[in-house]
Amino acid sequence: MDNYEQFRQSIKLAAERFRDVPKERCIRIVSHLDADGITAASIIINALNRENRCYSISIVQQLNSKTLESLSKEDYSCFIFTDLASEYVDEISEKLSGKDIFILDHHEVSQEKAEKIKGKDNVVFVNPILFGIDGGKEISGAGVVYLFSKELDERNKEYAYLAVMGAIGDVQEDKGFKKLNHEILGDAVALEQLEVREGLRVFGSQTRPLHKILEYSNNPYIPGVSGNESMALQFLQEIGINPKKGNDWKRMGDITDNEMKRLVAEIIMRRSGEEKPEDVLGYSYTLVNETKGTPFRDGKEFTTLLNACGRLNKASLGIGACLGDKRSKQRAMRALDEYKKHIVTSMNWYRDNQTNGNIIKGDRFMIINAGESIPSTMIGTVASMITKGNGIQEGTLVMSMAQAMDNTTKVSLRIANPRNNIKDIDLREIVKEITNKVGGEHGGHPQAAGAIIPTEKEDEFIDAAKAVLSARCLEEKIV
Ligand SMILES: [Mn+2]
Repeated sequence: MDNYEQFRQSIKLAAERFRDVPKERCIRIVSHLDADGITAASIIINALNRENRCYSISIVQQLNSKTLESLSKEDYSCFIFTDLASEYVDEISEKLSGKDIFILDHHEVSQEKAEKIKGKDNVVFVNPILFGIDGGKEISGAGVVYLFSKELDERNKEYAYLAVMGAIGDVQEDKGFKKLNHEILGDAVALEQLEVREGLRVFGSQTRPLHKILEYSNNPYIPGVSGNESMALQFLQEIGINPKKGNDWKRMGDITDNEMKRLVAEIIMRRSGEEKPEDVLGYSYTLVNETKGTPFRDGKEFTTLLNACGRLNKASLGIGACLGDKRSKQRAMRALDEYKKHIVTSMNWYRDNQTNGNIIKGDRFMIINAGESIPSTMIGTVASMITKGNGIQEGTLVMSMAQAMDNTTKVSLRIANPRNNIKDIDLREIVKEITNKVGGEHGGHPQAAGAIIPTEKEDEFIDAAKAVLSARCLEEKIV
């Protein structure tokens, strides 16, 4: 049996175990608050609805010993953790002993932790990483939940598109999907839920006018067009694409395949002075059953909306939207607007705090300490935007910190446009190294990692981070 078959086998066994859970038992679902966690929760809700099961659900930013403690005091005898909990598998097994636990996740976990629960029959642990499958790129949390749900009932295939959204939300799409994600996409396409179109790698296919998309396109950068609305309009006219359709602006979906080809070719020409002029191609994923011109119809826009809901502590709106609830969808769109405003305020804070000590700049690393100025649920997103922005040297490690309300500080670590030779850098290991010195709990993926530390330890943490990050940058330079 190869590792994929073994992984599938583990899902099969998990589904069998789940069937043994008596139907009258109410199930406790705990999921992660990002787009992947929200779609994972939505898939399992749909699957449990089909089985006429009763459940209650919580969405959390991260598990910790405290949340586990309070979960253990609850009355439930069956728990399903989706898109989180791998890091806590041994602690969960202990704290929730005597209960049926299902962990459906794709986050990193050490073999040593997985070993610890071998032989403990209260935990059913499904994670592709245990079989050497890349949980960062090949399958999302929602993907794992999808495969489990499909094993429970073949008809749950109808939620394949949600699993694809989970993968997009976790940035697993990179000019297409790999392996398991690719198969799940195949399910969604076969059921005509998703349509895949090759074209420009840009954001806003459904909700932004075409010329606005070009204006806002920073990556890929279009010389003479990016950042300039009138030049974007002129560019379209010059290449024979009328930016208007009647009285309205044209959107991405309005242009023909031939126009798309021309647009791509002309943008590549414009980029002839750039390092990789042809690096503009990508796919768009259209949720064909959703209304045109809404963020629900485009994969990237939909997952941004789900993230927005989660980050504003309104995950239930995101779940409602995934379940097709009209009112939730309306409110989720308003949450998206609110989220965009927060992003603008946060980026302004970043711009205005370059020299006052809140941002520490090292050689190829940067530490951003936002305190209470950026919501702790958004600091990871803001850090990602900073790493993607202009004016940051590729390979720079960006560590950002923001305070939560419970006297903890949320830390996130990202890397700016990694070059190929440092693509293999494991951010999670770096965070672990720092928390090992100072304390706190770490988690995440090799490509995007984080930690939660007591706020009183911030200074100590920053000192340790400086040492670890500069040592790491030195090593990378030697390579
Ligand atoms: Mn995930």
